[in-house]
Amino acid sequence: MLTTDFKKRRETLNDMIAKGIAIIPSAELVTKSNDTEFPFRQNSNFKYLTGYPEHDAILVLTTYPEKKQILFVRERDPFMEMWTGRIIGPERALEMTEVDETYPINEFEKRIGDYLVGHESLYMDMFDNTDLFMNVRKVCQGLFKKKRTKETAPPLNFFHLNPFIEKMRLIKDQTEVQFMKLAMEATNKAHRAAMAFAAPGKTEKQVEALMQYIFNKDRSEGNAYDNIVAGGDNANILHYIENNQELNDGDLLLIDAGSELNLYATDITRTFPINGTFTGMQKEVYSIVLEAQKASLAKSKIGSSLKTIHEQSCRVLAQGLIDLKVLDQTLEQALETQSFREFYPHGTGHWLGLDVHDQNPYQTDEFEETKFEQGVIFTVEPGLYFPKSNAKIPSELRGIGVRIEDNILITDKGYENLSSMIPKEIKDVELACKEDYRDFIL
Ligand SMILES: [Mn+2]
Repeated sequence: MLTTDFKKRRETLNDMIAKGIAIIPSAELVTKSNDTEFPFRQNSNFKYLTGYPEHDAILVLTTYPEKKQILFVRERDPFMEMWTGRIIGPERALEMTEVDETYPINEFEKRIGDYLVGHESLYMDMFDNTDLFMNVRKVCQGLFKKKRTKETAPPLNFFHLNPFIEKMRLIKDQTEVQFMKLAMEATNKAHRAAMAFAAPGKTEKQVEALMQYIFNKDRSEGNAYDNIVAGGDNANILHYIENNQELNDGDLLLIDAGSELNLYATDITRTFPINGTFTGMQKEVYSIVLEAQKASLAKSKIGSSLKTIHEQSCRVLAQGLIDLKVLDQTLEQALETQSFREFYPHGTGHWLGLDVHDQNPYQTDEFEETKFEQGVIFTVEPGLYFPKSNAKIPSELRGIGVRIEDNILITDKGYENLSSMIPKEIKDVELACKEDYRDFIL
């Protein structure tokens, strides 16, 4: 059993907001259309601090007159539970989360004034959840208009809370790493199954459905983001999620898909030949991207940064574009003018965790690049994209799009590639294409 010490996390945050009160709401249900809603997705910061899975919940951390953790949650309601599912309720929420007090969510407005007074500062998300902030501000305003004492005055300093939590989330603890490793097992199987299954005449949608099935059946809880299953030229649309075309003989298939477990994301891209064998030109492009990725991985260690690994990939990709006669420049010119960006328009890595683009700081408080520390997790995903419509490039290249993406944990010894078991070398990918996909769905 993997258990997370949510109480400890709240205590850590509570220590950071000296003389302050923090208010952290859950996510809310979002309307899909008319009276139907999107599947509920918990707010990652709220999840990180409570583990509580429901909407209509608010966490309050006080420091005056004492440090206290209070959670407001939905009340149990047999009628509602019959229609829309079980509700945990304040009583069980107290046991589950180990906060100091729980109350029904409809008591929030009545009680929040009592918690606010005596605090110098209010810490909330200042940019989202505007309604809640406006309500709390109104309560503060009411308290401010009254005759005040030190004990009855509301906070007058308002701070943006998110960076404090996101700094904590940057360094993953052992439990978080384990969740991501478990999610990676399903991601590995799904990518292998896709390599084995894909063939001319099959469709992108079929491949997506197969992977989705494995994500759902294999302990993981589904996909961490909209899967990209892009055959041939579709790979050159970076966020292609229609996944509704037929797969063609001689094309590559680019798949960017990862499962999630307990809301922890994996984010993996592989590109492989639909008929199982790379053409000469596909091999050349693939080898450049793979070399770029390896150059970035070589710099993945404590003290390095996402900027550094990006520069490593850019250098190899730019040289590759020169070798492919796409760019008619020296390497220094290509890097100077950034001409390679036409064929590599995205970054090489992003933080990964509870969010697929994890909300961790990319800069320090001093506006410097965040340096890698033990426990950070990020992606390394160089690519090259040659749209069919680009008449300026050699014709053999047109319609080829390649990206290779792994998930990397920084350790005391260097790095651990969490996705190293998913085939990536050309010979391993071609072998994986020859497997029987049914071996992965049992
Ligand atoms: Mn990614």
